[in-house]
Amino acid sequence: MTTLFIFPGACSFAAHVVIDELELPIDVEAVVLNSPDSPYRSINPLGRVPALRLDDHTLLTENTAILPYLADQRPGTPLFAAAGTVERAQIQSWLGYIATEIHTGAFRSINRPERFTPDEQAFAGIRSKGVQRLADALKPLEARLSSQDYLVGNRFTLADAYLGVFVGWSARAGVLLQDFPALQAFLQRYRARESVVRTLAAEGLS
Ligand SMILES: N[C@@H](CCC(=O)N[C@@H](CS)C(=O)NCC(=O)O)C(=O)O
Repeated sequence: MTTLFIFPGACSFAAHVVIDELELPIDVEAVVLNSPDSPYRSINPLGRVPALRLDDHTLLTENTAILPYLADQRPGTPLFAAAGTVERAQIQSWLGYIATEIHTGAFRSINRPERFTPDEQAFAGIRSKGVQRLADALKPLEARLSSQDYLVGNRFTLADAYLGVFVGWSARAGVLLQDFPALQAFLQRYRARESVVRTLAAEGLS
């Protein structure tokens, strides 16, 4: 059986939504994070989610690989696009942007300042720089969603499934979504989507 390892509300939420959207026969298992003793470390030594363990026990990590892999289990799904098309490259481009500029580039400083310095006095400054970087990194997404409901092709794709996680986090990180009306509207659409409602419930978040 293929298993997706998640933590409720973490970036693994996107893969969980995609599994729901595509009705894929994949087990979803919540794990303990941030503990060097977590048994999950024997599955993924980095201790990070998401991770997808395939039937043959191959372990796939990284959202930018897992999300396309899941979509490719249902060839022709509107969540992705055919190999060789510009749309597919655009969806992958947004996945890369969100993973690097938003998640690692901004949220890593906000959520994990200890990974940048051992000096606890410096944490507040690192966090506040992260919030600033986040606000900058959200601008191209806001611009894109000002003229269309979804990031690519005017339909919900992997890029939107992934973006929704971080727009939700942004509100919590103190980035005022009033300054990003298109992202605010996007978040409302995201949270109203049936797969998202079901996934929130499945992760114990509603
Ligand atoms: N680049 C990875 C990042 C994964 C990641 O950092 N996941 C977080 C949850 S959102 C995590 O597992 N954090 C625990 C840790 O870093 O120890 C991806 O996109 O899949």
